[in-house]
Amino acid sequence: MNIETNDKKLKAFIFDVDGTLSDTERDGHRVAFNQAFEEYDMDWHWSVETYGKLLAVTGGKERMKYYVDHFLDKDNIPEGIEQKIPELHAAKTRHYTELLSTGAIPLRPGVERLIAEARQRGYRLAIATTTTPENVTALLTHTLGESSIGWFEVIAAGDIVPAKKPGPDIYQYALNEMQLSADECIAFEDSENGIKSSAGANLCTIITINDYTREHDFSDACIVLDQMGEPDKSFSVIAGDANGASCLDCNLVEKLHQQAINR
Ligand code: XBP
Ligand code: MG
Repeated sequence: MNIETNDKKLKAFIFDVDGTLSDTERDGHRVAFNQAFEEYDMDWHWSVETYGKLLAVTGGKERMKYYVDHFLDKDNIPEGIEQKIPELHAAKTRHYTELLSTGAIPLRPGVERLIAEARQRGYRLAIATTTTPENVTALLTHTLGESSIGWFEVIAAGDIVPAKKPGPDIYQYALNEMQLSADECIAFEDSENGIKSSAGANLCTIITINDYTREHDFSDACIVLDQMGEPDKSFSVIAGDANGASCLDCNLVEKLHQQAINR
């Protein structure tokens, strides 16, 4: 019997940003939204719990609209709020990038190590995220240094595609820009909306969960980890087979990719 195998080589790593590269949501984006609401003398305040519910929707402008539609009583909806959302969101982005510039939000364990190893081995790098482009460049600048922006061949972010995650569009955009097929790439995500997007673009996906996403459905993932880990700080495997590894390095990424494309 002739069993055909796909021996397409892995060529590129595509990273989500929020929740994957860094734990930005609870102590970053949420705080910046609240600062913008205060700046505009609004009585909105998003608690950690409420924000968890609002994460059902990706995109900051879309999240505010969702809050208005699903969390406010009709009589409490400020007049002209829909027109005001872009301005409010610009203020939120300003507060968020200011917060990042203080170095308050570090990268998650193993992220810097994996990116460095991937670069050393000649892998191409890209970003596919829902967040605003300025937020990505601020995070990279204040964690890996300004030159790191150039390490990523494509930074696909924000409104560059009309349909945000869970739509596959942002990953398809990145693949198209790199002129690569899905089976030549691997995606790194942290959330259900994220993996719906990456799997929708036919990418095999490595998940590192966080507090907001641990209960999400990751049945399409090639592995689910609590973090990427470091050589002296092992990850925990939540689902899948780490092939005996204790941290996510390029050898493990390559194995997971080969297994996934031959499944
Ligand atoms: C990220 C998001 C974004 C950020 C806020 O999702 O949902 O909305 O929370 O960013 P993902 P903006 O990690 O799946 O890409 O306010 O800049 O939109
Ligand atoms: Mg994410």
